[in-house]
Amino acid sequence: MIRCFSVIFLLLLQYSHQQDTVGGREILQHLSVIMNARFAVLDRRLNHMASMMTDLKPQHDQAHLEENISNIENKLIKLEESMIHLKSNQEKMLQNAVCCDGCGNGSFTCSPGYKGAYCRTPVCSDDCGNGECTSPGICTCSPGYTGASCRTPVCSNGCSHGECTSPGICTCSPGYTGASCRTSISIESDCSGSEGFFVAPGTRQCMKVIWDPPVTWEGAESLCRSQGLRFAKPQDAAALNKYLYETHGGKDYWVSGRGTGSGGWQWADGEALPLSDPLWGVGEPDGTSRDDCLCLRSWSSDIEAGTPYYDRGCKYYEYPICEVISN
Ligand SMILES: [Ca+2]
Repeated sequence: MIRCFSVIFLLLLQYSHQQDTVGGREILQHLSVIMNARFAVLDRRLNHMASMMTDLKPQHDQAHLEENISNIENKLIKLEESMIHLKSNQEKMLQNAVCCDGCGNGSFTCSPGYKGAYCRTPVCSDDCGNGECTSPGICTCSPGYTGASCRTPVCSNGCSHGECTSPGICTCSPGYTGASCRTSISIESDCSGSEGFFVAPGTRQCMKVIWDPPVTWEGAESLCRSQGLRFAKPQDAAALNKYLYETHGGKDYWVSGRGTGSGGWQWADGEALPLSDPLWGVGEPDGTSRDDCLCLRSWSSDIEAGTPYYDRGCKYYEYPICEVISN
């Protein structure tokens, strides 16, 4: 019986030794707490048993003694099972680690393609842009992106005469419009080719007001983009404003100017819109510039004064003016 316990005890010591050479420091600390507790139980049991053996007398209740021994044996078997379980867990945790000979006890290094405290973080040579590195060298892309580094946006319907520049958004080549850039538009013949377009007076800009329910300034930008158009930067805003007033009455529209947040203004393409521009309405811009966007105010007084520019909170709802992308 004692020999049997000794064999199990040695087996446990061997597991302990193996864990010491394979495991990471944190895991070993954790395991060592558990193992010490279990060894303490084992120790108490063995002492108890030894004292019983010493006190063994012929008249001792043999059945009672055997029951005790059997209990200890069962506990040892359970202990061994839990050690095997612990070892298997540890191996799972460190499945991407390799032993590091000569690095000292408890040292390990990660297998190629993995990193991190437990070697569980896969490594991709590039970062995965719009995705996540899910196994060594493999990026799993977020919806809307593809490519080895998840940097290529996907337009599921294609972009016939244009380029897919964001998920589901085509930027059309000059002279084309539509969500998939399939509609050709001729600036030479009054923007003919698609409904709703007009040549902005005095320019060669093909423009379109989107007469759906009004939207915020950012909503306007994305509505234009969703139709393969650019958020408008009018070349002659006063003439455009007059044209809109004559064709649609007094309304307000969004165009692509915006406050920079530090008192200045600029167009979406980065060009500055000076505060000294004579097209500003009287006293405009008069907002905080922190969240102000450029509105064309097409009222009779603005038409008369030739001052279409007004700043307005970007969350207001107005009609977007878009334009066909040109060179
Ligand atoms: Ca204002």
